[in-house]
Amino acid sequence: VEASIPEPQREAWTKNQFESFKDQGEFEKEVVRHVETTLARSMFNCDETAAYSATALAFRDRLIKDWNKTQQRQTFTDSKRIYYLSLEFLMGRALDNAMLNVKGKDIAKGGLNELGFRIEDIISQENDAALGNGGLGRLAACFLDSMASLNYPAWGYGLRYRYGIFKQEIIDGYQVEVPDYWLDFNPWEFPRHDVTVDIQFYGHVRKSQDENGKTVANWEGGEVVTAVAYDMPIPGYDTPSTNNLRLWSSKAASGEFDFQKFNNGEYESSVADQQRAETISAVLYPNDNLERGKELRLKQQYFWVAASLYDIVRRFKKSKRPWSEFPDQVAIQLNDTHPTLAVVELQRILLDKEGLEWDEAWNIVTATFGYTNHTVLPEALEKWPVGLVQHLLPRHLQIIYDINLFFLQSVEKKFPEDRDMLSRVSIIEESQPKMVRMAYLAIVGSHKVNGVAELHSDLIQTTIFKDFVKIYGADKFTNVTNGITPRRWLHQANPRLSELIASKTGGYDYLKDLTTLNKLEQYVDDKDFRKEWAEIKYANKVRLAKYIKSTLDITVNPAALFDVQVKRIHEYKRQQLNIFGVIYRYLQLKEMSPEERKKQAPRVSIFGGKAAPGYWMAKQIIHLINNVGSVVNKDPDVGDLLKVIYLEDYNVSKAEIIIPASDLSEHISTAGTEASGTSNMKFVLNGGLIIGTCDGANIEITREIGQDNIFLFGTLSEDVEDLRHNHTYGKHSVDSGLQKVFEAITTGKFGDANDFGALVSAVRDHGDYYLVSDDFQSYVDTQKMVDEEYKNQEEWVSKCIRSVARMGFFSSDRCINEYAEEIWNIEPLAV
Ligand code: CJB
Repeated sequence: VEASIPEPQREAWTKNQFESFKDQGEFEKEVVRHVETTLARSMFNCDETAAYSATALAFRDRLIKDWNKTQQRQTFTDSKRIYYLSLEFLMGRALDNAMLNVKGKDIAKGGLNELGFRIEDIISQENDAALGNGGLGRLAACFLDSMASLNYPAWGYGLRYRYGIFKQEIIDGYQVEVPDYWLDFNPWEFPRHDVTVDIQFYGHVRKSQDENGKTVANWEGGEVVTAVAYDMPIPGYDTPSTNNLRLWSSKAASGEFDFQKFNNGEYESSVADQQRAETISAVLYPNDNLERGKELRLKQQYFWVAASLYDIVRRFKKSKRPWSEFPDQVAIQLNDTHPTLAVVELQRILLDKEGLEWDEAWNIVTATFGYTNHTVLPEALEKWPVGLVQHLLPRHLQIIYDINLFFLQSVEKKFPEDRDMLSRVSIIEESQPKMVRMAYLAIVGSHKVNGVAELHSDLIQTTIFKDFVKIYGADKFTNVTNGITPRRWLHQANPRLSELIASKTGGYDYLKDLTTLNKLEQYVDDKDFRKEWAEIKYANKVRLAKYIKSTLDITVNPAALFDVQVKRIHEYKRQQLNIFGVIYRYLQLKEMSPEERKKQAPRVSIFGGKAAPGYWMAKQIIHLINNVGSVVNKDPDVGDLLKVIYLEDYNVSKAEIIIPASDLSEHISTAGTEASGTSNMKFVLNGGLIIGTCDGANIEITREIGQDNIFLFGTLSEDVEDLRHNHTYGKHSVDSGLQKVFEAITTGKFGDANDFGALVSAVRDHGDYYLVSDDFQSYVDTQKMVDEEYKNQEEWVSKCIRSVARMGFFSSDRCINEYAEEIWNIEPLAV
């Protein structure tokens, strides 16, 4: 590295290297320095915001050193890199994570204390980086943590949204969306005004001949927007490896700001051009498991993909290697179909810019890409109207047609008898209007396709991608079961439990090899250990109870069973089943005599999650939950036996408080609909039990922890289709318990019955697509079992400990190692 500095200057550079703080005293000095110089404030007006900023800057200085070194090392060893393309990175807060990863939190705690602050208050000053909707975006964030912690040379590429996912307010029981302006002070990003890429849209294609008589395509005209890179350091845990997350921001291309117009006094229209450019990266689309086909969304996708590929190709070209070695240097993972245009863009670069022949280029493309599918829900599968693609990206549409032509020719050769096959697998759907099927394009353009849990990977191979398995063979398809980072989701979110675990498993090494948790199994029957364990859970519940009191002014009893369902609101996730179950419980309590009531187990039902702003039914569910809460919570007959809580604005930092406080969490999607789920893993890792359906990763969690330690219920995925068919064509009678619930709703017990008519009819009159009625009885029965088992606290705690001991498999480290070996063919870089 040093050799790159010319000899005469080398000494000056090396002897003047910045050294970060090593102890508490030096940390304090750094904080004071940042307050007084960087922030230009005095210690007399250093409030918590300033203390946060200065602390973040002190740690940032430290990270930058490791970050620079990591990037230099990666460049000089010229090793293969993995590029993770994701439209969402749901990072949450960075400071706490950074402090823990560099093992500096104790120093910071002591230092801040001496300066007059509590570290918790300082940490909570930070805005969440909420550049994602839910599971898909949070998975990307966990993956970044694991890739850095395992020393893989990896870059994330995404968009720098000015507005992340909206903030949710609950007003009179309804969701209200408020913009999330998170960038007012963000010490974690580094604008790279020198790293820009001009991105073209619209225009037309002109064919011409080059000097050798070869036809070349020239994409001309249209609009140009500039992408500016913003980098965020991603520190690994207990390693100097610090990777890069590069987010692109859009601005008007410098040539585009029309000085002529400006001079002529047309200020408004020259500013309008600028605003139009900035709109591209302005806002995250707030849909989860739903695609709505908006032109701006397609623009976002191309803008981000083209800038990222330009960057990747530029880096590769510096190595002066032949193109054939591109896949030895570069692996690109497509997080869902959102970045699929990257396949087309790389083919375009190789053909039109670099002059490669089609086959040579296409071999490079397919060897480079891998595609991860995250859902089988039809409404989430991306399709774009051919006309729109033609208009926005005329050259890309030509290439898509060529990709499809060569693909279909190969299919026809292989299956000459099967005429239907061609229309079934065509990348172009021959509908009105014609559509580009992005998942098919992603499959054809990748060498590996994976699902995110075993059941899900089986389902994609036997249903939506069945024909492609026939065409390519089963080897192209694989499973990589999702995982979560134990650093954030145990060590950071639940420090006391982490400490207790470390004390019994030989220190914090378990955070690097989560299977070490199995050492806990020997303490399952240890009374003292169980007591300590239970005390920590109780303390976490007290903390959540205080949070509930401070935000909602509702008192909940921390000794009650905390039953939590927090995730995006979606009919397939079935929050409606949960709230119907709560109503059923309430009706039963109301019918009981006071003596009988005394025997009941007290419960707090906690909900949280956002609904997509345009998802009307999901918003009805939120409204019903809140209305049930306002009736139940003030009913003196019920008292502490039942409380219903809706936590506003569920996000990553709130998850860090909620998850450690749960006794029971709900993962109750209709079987076959939840690809994996990842919060299920977080809850169990924090010593909570789960109630769930045989869906997604619940199945593998059951296999790992044992079926005695989980409350499973409901229809199996293989039976779903038949039941749905029966509902449509046969008889569908609503479960009798559920009928009572509907009666309570429709007679106005929870507010105006008209408000909830659609929720009831979806089940009663419209085919009950999500099988709420079919699963109701077994859900209620299973909840009864939960009540019984919770009464035996010793046994309950044993189950929790045993479960945690067996959760090693669900680390995202395991998951990333599988991707590295099976899909990316990449090795960690020795540090
Ligand atoms: N997922 O969060 C999303 N958004 C989508 O549009 C599609 C899928 C989720 O991805 C998670 C990570 O793989 C899965 O655990 C979850 O089941 C799935 O819904």
